[in-house]
Amino acid sequence: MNDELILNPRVHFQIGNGELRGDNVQHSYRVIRDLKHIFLQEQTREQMDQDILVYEVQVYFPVEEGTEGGLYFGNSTIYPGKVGDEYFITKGHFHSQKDRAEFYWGIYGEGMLILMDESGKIWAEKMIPGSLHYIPGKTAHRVANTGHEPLRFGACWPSDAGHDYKSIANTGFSARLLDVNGIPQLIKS
Ligand code: S6P
Ligand code: ZN
Repeated sequence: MNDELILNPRVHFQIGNGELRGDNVQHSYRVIRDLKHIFLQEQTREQMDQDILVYEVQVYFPVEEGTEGGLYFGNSTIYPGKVGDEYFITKGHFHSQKDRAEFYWGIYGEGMLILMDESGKIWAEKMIPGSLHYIPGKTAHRVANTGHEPLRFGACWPSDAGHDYKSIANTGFSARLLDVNGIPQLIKS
């Protein structure tokens, strides 16, 4: 066998649970402390245990950030919980290169993908294991866990997309996913 031509895989993706392991896989965590002004009820967030883990992200970066024409592949796990009436949720972002799209897909758990276009029009798609979501360019996206178990979803996006968190910090999402008598509802804010 010619060892130089036939290589062993350097990154592994666990088919059942989406777990990523290998070279150039990075793992990051967001606890309550990191999520200042992300939730509607900021005072409630301040009073919570700041070390509670809200979500974690694994990403395989095969190319340097900003590379044109490359792709990134990752997963995010959002833990069950709420800040007041609002479900635990990712910060959410537009892509810095505004027209860059992304795929999300549900792996386990249940939740809601919240999407908002540049005019502030907002809608949500139910996320369940096997659901596939196309996020068009110029569309802010974030995911909430509406269940009692962790929610994991996969993601694939262009390596030159970048993350614009600033526009969201300035104007926020135009609606919030709240627990209204046990039912998730998008409420305009
Ligand atoms: C990247 C992709 C995801 C999110 C992750 C965390 O474009 O959309 O990997 O980064 O779900 O969300 P956020 O909004 O905190 O980056
Ligand atoms: Zn994104």
